[in-house]
Amino acid sequence: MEKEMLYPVINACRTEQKLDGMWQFKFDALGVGGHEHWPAGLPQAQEIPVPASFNDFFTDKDSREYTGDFWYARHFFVPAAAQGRFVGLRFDAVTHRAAIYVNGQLIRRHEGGFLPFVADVTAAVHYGADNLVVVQGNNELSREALPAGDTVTLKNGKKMARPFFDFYNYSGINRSVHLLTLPQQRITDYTVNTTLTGDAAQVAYTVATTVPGTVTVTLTDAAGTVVAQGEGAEGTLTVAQPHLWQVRAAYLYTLTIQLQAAGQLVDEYQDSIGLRTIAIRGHQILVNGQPVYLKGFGRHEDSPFAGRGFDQNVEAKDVALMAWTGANSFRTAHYPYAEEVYQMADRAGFLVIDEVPAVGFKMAAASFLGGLDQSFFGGDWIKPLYTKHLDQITDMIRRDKNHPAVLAWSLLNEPDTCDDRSVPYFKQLFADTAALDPQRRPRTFTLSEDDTITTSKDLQFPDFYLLNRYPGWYHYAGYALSDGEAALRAELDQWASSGIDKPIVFSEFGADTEAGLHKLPSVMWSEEYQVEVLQMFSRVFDSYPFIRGEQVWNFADFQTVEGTMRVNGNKKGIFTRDRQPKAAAFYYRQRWLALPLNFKND
Ligand code: CKX
Repeated sequence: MEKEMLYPVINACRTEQKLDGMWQFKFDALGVGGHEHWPAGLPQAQEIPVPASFNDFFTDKDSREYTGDFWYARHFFVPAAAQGRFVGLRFDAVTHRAAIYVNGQLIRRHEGGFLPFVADVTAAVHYGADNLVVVQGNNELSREALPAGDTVTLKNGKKMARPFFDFYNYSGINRSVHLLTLPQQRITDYTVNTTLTGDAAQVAYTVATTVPGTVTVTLTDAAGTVVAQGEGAEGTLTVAQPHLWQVRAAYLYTLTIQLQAAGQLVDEYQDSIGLRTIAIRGHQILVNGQPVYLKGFGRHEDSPFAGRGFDQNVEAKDVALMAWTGANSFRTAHYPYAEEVYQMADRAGFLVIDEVPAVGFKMAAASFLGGLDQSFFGGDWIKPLYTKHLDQITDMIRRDKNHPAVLAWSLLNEPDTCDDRSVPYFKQLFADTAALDPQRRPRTFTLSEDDTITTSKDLQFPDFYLLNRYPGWYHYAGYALSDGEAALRAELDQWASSGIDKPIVFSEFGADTEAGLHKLPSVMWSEEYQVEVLQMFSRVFDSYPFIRGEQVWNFADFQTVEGTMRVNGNKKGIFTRDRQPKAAAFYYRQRWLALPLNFKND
């Protein structure tokens, strides 16, 4: 578990400098870096951009597909004025594991390719001088790690990633690196939790610090007026007539936390927070006590050139396109996204289902990936995997807990819940994560098509259900689509007759579509067929009152492993990989702009 995950800010007490740019880079297929002293500098390295996945910058296949250890390095300057302060290097994400060396000294290791960590380099850096940071990365997949997969060795000795999941194993320093200088006596974390009573909002807060001191908390509205103040490391701020954070009508306050020691201001931290509540009641998903219907997407962090590297240009475009379609929500399939994504969602008023990279927990998963006929939850990797899984949920919640946009936590994607051996795993997981979120947001996981009301052994655990369903594509495809509709209705009738007392959100459905392929009458892969499949789903969704959301798979086409089922990636995007609309984008714009937020409750 990471202790300090606060997003970097600059103010009178804190500095940060982004170390993004061109870094030195080198593969280490033979694993010689350690004994050849690479931590002290990379010999004959090449340049590569950070943040970005390294893969798509290469023109040869061995490099693009590279699996194993890889190294990054760059120099950075630490000002003399930083002496006596905490100096840290914050890595927003290195995929999937990293060892951090500064000036040749091992500082720390980290596992988990989608969450941040800070290396405390206070004692390792030279002040008022040049320093060298070297990162030893590794992108091997295993059943003991998230996301799950295997690493195999080809006859030519090269390693190859065999993911149990359907997205490309983009690797490297995928998000920004920051040089932080912070006060030794400082704020390390805070939480907020809003309740609404009558005409007021109560914001319960806690602040964690490295030393005991006097904590003051000030809440300022968007006009800069102070609306509430509190003293002490925990307390409640009362805001009369609050501007609530609403779906697609966000309002943010600024929370300023100050820490004083011996009568002196020693640290300050600011963040934008939204005042809102979230609850599930019967079939309803409630935001501020009002039912909401989710419209939107399962997404990926994926774009040309930078792969899974965070690119604010891509994110800004995606936010604009989502708004254009009339969407109000998305799922961070299948891993926590860059922190800037949640900040933009906070500002734009999108609801986010935040997912941990527990994907591929099913050996027969996606047979197109070469499913293996074994039990996933019966495997001897389950114990070490559980530890990492819980660790990453803990860090995801710790990192994202204060974002008003975050609606729910998705703890797994398409695990094998038909296996009795999954039950103890789920029981433990839901028990161990119950108190992690001070806001107690709903927790859930997606159910694949195998996992139904009659087959799944784990339906007692989620607060609401996420269903991934593909009639019209993986079965009942093409001219048999009408049978797909009948089968989907038959399944939903079973859920209905079970007396289901929780909402269902469709978190995946769709059809691969080659942009520009038109056919009348439709055939599979044509834009016309994609629209027909999505229209079929809309008809079904509109027939069942307990369906409270639709997040189509996927927002945009994305890169996957190569294979007979994939023509240069997964093409279920409503937009192409370069973010141009397919016919389905216009279909959703028409549907979603017309659907009221409280659809099925008006
Ligand atoms: N669900 C049969 C997980 C996603 C995939 C999606 C697909 C599958 C479907 C499971 O990560 O991309 O195949 O399009």
